[in-house]
Amino acid sequence: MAVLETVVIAFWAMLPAYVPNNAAVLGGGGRPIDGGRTLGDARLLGDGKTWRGTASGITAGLVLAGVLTLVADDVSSAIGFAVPTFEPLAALGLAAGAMLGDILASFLKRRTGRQRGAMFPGLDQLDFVVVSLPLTALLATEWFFTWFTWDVILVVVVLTPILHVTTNMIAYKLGLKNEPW
Ligand code: CTP
Ligand code: K
Ligand code: MG
Repeated sequence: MAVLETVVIAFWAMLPAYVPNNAAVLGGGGRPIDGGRTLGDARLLGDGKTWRGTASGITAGLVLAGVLTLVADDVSSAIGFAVPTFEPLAALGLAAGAMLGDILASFLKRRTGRQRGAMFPGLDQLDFVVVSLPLTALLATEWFFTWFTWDVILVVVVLTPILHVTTNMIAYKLGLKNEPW
């Protein structure tokens, strides 16, 4: 497979996992998931993980997967190779897995003494990949292994941190996010 094809497929297949983080920032606020509960000296998750943000993120990922599925055929004909359509369980695995990864990362941050908003290089950029890919493999196994070949996974692991740093920097400059990571 040509490199450009691999990059396009990786990006397309991951979009329903990429957009939830950004949608959570826009939709976030209100009651925190942990309800203020603590574990030891620190909050269980912190005020940065809210029900509304999580629901916004998952919804945005599912809607985007639907839109991409509607246009996939036209895009595939235009570019000369096939991009993925999303089965419902694949969309759910990617979108919910991304939010779950982000929540687990906050759990780890609080356990390691990091306050809300503190950075955790590596984890911040890949938390949602680490959960969304295995969850999708579990929920939509055939779909997953059709699209996520080893070269696609390699591109995802390299491309995701670059995209994450770029989009968060833009969101910070636009005043949407409190920190540039
Ligand atoms: N957000 C939310 N619910 C989520 C994820 C994010 O409401 N499940 C919103 C919160 O307003 C959060 C912002 O998006 O402050 C930025 O997300 P993130 O960087 O993941 O959270 P942090 O505030 O940095 O908190 P943490 O240190 O726990 O990652
Ligand atoms: K995060
Ligand atoms: Mg943060």
